[in-house]
Amino acid sequence: MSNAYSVAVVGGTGAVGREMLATLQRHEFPISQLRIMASARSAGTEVEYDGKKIVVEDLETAQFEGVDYCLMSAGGGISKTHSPRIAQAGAVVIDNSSAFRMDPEVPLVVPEVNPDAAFKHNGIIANPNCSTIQMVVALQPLHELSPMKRLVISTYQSASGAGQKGMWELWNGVKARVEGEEEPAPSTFAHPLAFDVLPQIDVFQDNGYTREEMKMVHETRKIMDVPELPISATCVRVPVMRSHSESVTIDFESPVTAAAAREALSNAPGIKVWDDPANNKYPLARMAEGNEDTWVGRIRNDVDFPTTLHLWVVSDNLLKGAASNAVQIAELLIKA
Ligand code: 3JN
Repeated sequence: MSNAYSVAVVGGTGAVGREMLATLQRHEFPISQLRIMASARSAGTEVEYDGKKIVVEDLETAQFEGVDYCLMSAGGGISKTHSPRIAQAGAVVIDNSSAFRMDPEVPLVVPEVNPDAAFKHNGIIANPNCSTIQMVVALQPLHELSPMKRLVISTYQSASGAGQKGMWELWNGVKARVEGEEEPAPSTFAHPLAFDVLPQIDVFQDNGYTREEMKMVHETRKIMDVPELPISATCVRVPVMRSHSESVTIDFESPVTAAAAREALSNAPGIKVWDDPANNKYPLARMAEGNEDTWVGRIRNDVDFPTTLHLWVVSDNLLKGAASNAVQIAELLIKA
């Protein structure tokens, strides 16, 4: 078995794709050959990796024979079209889109939670939604203290969840307002995001919830193997560039004290507990930005119910919420 791998990054010019490349490099992932694919629009441009320039290939015509791992961040439609042929060519595809997440044949993996699932793949492994990943990292150690009975979540999601165009739309809106100019009409978000909060991420479904909210429901049940768990989410876009924050309320079968939760979270992989309210210490988007940790604070029992706990969970949506979770999955496979 070789100890360096041929790796392809599809969508390598996007917000998540760039972080996938940066994470591979930061982690010193053993790469014998790196290829980058994107749409015809980006094909022919150059991306730098490890001091070398790599010419971006057109995904439509790229052949994948000889590729060991393909990190995909190109959207659901493109993934549906190309992931099966890439897997067929012999690569393991780690796909960041929702295209295959709920397919029973495809593992949906967060290494801190269900690493064993990664090995049951048929060529495609799905990377969960960003809001789901950081939440399940925080839930798993608590679920081991006492089984969860119900979850209620509100998210505060940054503009970068909608990619580079989302960040530009926020930036241009803020700039126009600050400079007293007419605000540009929104195109990525349903309303202007500057100086506002939008209780809508993705499109509404017939049940009154958005697709993002229902992804959190279905994906959490699959990753944590709690198919019946009642979950209700409200996903909100906030005028933050990067990192998603979440208020999470958990009902357990038996009482879980804040002290026990704090200790379990402190010992859990991938988590930084930042919880000292007397000194105004709690996780902020700016702390999470640029690192791979899931930050947890405001750990407290419910005022009335000892079986209920409330938490505040923050993580960089482009890293643990996407790129670094995908690279971690590849690392699980090569370490086996
Ligand atoms: O808006 C966010 O903060 C996260 C958005 C994720 C997203 C956006 C468009 C399409 C996804 C996703 O990862 O679930 C998808 C998709 O793959 O369906």
